[in-house]
Amino acid sequence: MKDLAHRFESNPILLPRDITPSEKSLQVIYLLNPGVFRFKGKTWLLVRVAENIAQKEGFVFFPTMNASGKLEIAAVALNDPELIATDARVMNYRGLDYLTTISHLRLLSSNDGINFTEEEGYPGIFGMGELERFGIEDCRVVKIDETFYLTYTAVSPSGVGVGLRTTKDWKNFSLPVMILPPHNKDCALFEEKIDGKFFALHRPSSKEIGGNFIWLCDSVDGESWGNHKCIVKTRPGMWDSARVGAGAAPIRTEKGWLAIYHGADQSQRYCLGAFLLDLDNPAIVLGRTIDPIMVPTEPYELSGFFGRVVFTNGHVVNGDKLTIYYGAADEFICAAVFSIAEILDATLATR
Ligand code: MAN
Repeated sequence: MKDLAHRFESNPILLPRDITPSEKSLQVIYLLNPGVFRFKGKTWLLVRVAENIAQKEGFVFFPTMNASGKLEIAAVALNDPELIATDARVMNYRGLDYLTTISHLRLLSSNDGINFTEEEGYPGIFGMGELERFGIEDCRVVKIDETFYLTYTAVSPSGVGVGLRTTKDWKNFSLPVMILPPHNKDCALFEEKIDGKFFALHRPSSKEIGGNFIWLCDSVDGESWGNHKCIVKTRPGMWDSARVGAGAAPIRTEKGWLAIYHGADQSQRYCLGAFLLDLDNPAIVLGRTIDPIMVPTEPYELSGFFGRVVFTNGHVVNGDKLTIYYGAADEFICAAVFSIAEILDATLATR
């Protein structure tokens, strides 16, 4: 099946070896899922950098940050009977869950939106405190008035929740607050207030009743969120049957708020789709793509740290042109161009 993406010819635009590790003892294992924003006339990526120490045959290493903010690494033999290693990304040892890498966020800028480099004076952004001990991931960025809002996945032994920090200059940041407690991730703020209120999409998950569905909520101050409504669910038998989660900020169009989302099926293949929300009342879903708008098909999307994945939480809009930056196979940073009109048509098409 042909998707709607026009991939950059230079994909992948960033590889793990393009980024220097945050400490001498560490290696960059993979790069993924950048937040994207415009600042000082340039396009910026806030790349998730996943690190660990050098890998050793027969062992797995679990990096965590201790109470004083120092990195600690536990080594476990792969044949240890108390290790449950069914997912390369997260494993269970002696009844507790661990990540196989620890992520922080790195700022890169570009004049052309294709070639990105790190800029002096903009250091990486790291997990802070008890609720970010396993790192921070997959950050969405929106600018409302003069403030940038960063919503990201905060991971710790207590679970996976949504953290918020704000900045005006990308050098000074507010202290992190957890705005949505575990289990929750994929939180994207709308770029404009509606009737004076902030709105956000988010993805709580339930291990029992319910599922991995997209919800909407609102807030007066950007910190306390309520009025939660479940608006987009998984669809049995389809490409998004197992989980759905928001991408970057919904895009204002004449027809409604256009939201790009990721959907995965039972085989853990991650594709992108889109849905359309009413401009005045975003709890009303006006349409949703039946087929994915992007499917992992290229070699760099099919195999990597975790293959068959295209995942986005950042884009740039320029008229009808939507440039989506995405993580491919949980290892590489790529980009693709779409026509907003084409995606809108697909959200409203019925078969
Ligand atoms: C999933 C994946 C990982 C991520 C954890 C915690 O397992 O998305 O990449 O580290 O969740 O968020």
